[in-house]
Amino acid sequence: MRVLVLGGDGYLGWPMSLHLSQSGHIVGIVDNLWKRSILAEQGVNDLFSSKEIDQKLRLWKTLTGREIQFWKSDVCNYQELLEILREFAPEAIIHFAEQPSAPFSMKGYEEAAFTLQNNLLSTLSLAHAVDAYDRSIHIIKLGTMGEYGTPNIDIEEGFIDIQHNGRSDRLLFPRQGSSLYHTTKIQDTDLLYLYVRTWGLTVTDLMQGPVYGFLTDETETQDDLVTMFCYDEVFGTVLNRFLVQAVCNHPLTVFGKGGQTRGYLNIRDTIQCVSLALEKPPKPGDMRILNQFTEVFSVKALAEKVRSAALELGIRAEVVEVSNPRVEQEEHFYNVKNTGLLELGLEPHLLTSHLLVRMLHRVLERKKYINRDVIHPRTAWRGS
Ligand code: USQ
Repeated sequence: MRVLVLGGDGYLGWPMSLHLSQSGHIVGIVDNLWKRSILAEQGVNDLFSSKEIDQKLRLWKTLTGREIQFWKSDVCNYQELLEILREFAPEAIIHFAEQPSAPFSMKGYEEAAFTLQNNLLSTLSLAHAVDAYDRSIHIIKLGTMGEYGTPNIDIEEGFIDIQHNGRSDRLLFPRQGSSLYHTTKIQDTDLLYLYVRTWGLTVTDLMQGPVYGFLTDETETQDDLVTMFCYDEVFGTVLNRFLVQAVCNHPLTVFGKGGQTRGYLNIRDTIQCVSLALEKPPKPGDMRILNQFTEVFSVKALAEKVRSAALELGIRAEVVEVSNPRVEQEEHFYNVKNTGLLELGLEPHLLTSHLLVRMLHRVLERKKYINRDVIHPRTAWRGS
């Protein structure tokens, strides 16, 4: 298949692109390299590689003989995106090109406005470009489990059957984001759903939980191909942060009581889930929503797992409850459906102590590159 990956230089987009290329698909990447520049601005270095995307793509070609075409372009630029679609002629497009950090979106007006503009305009531009070029292209967009929030009822997969005053309907599951970032993800789901209903676009929206890890089949043996791995307070997801914290003798920062419960997944399973969505598309003109995670943990339980795994490497990690910079429920009900991807064939890679030890070991090898100054949480939801 000809697959265009928007945001193909990022944490998930890069290993996804390599995997698709390795599987024999013809892959194109569009990325404006924003993530690289914002990380550099904040003093966050890439833990594994300092190579630019052009160098990484050349290395990939040398190692595998496979070519990935790259356009440095902002997906929000509708005309440029349309030109790229005409040139590349994709059959499917995977949309990772969003500002992915909840803390970033809560820093201040500039960051909030950037997040809103980037995440909504990129999705709008994509929907319009697909409509103008070829409505049959399958759009796969990364959504987030955080769109649902933490309601006191079971969370369904995208839609809920409602009975109200003697009538019934099937509607999008109620959503309530706990950050501006999560709210933009609700809005981009709404945007795509609008164009599914009005223009008949074909969309898979993957409601993903926090992802952890950095080892994938295509990158595991080559540090220079390992994905951009963040552990800072803005872009690092919680388990990746705990791994680095343990290695550099920083206390593991559990926010508040640590009862915050989420559905997590290994980066290998992100790749597997997106591949399954690609290979098994929905019916033309459908909006398919799948909940993308494999295991549910509280933050406290994750920290304890990392603490025990670190002990196996002789590292004594300390778990501390720091004052929660976010506004979120710290103890809550959480019962979420995730059967859709399992039915498509997902075979989860679970969070075993063996895997934790392997990841800690790899991070330990890069210990001297860790910048401890960017770890402690500073971005508060209520302002500083
Ligand atoms: N947390 C800690 N300590 C830390 C960092 C985080 O206790 O040092 C807690 C947070 O308060 C939160 C939980 O861990 O309750 C998850 O935080 P996170 O930073 O790993 O995840 P989040 O900000 O929700 O966002 C991440 C990705 C985002 C994705 C989302 C899925 O950055 O792109 O959409 O996970 S979900 O959380 O299900 O919405």
